[in-house]
Amino acid sequence: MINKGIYPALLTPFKEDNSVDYDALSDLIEFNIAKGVSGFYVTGSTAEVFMLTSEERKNVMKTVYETVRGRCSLIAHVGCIGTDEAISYGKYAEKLGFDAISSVPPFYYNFPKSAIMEYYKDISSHVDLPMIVYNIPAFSGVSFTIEDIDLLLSDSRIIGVKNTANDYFIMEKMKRHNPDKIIFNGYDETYLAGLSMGADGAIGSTFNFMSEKFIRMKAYFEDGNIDAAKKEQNEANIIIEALCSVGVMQGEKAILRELGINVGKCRRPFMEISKEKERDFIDTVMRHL
Ligand code: MN9
Repeated sequence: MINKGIYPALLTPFKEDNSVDYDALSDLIEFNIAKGVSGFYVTGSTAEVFMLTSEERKNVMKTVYETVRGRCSLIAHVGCIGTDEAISYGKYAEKLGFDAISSVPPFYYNFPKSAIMEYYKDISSHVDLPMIVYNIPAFSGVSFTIEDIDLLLSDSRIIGVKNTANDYFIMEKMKRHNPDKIIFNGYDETYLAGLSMGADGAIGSTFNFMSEKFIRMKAYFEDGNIDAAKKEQNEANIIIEALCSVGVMQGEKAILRELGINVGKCRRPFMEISKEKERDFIDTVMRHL
């Protein structure tokens, strides 16, 4: 079952020797379950997925599944440039017992839209799990029109979109044209805008350490307490502005380390935050957490 709430897009913790730290991954999951998240988005952009080997990618999925043990919804991002590889991750997610899969469109080769549409159909024909399209034009280089999205969503196996894009008119059309599909907001800094334009929930990287703000924001919005919801978004955005100034994932990992969850650093070529910047950054964030 896909709960319509707040889903951290899980980071991948690394040890000093650069190998995946599966114990720290379990700690991160427990930390977030205790806060009441609705589920996890696994092996997506935030997980540095394209810098994991396929074995690591599967082991991360397995660790998440075994740690969660049915306590919340699980979506596995299976996106790859090649359809067969994406299908193999999808089949693995199905075997484990994930609730849904998701994928960025195939990128790099400027595939025509027809090939991209075929990619989603192909995966859905081979994997018996609902699919959530991951729209992230700034990273994938693929811009879906509303016509593309409507066409994808006309397939009953495609149950929604994770929309990491700031055109909220398109998001409103996605939901209005397809009221029974699930729309997840992608940019955490505009979640309140997303809620007012039809988002059912949100998947985001900053929820790794501050999901409670967004859980409250959603509840305030649903109660009609817009002032309180705005206050949560403003507080969160002071933190997100600071994150953007040091590198989002590097910053998120620094904050989690400060909170006692040893997620390590990001893989190269991501660069480390300079020591001078790091202290200042952490102090700013801690004041607003
Ligand atoms: O999709 C995330 N997007 C990326 C979710 O990582 C590209 C967001 O959670 C952003 O990291 C966050 C900061 O811009 O909104």
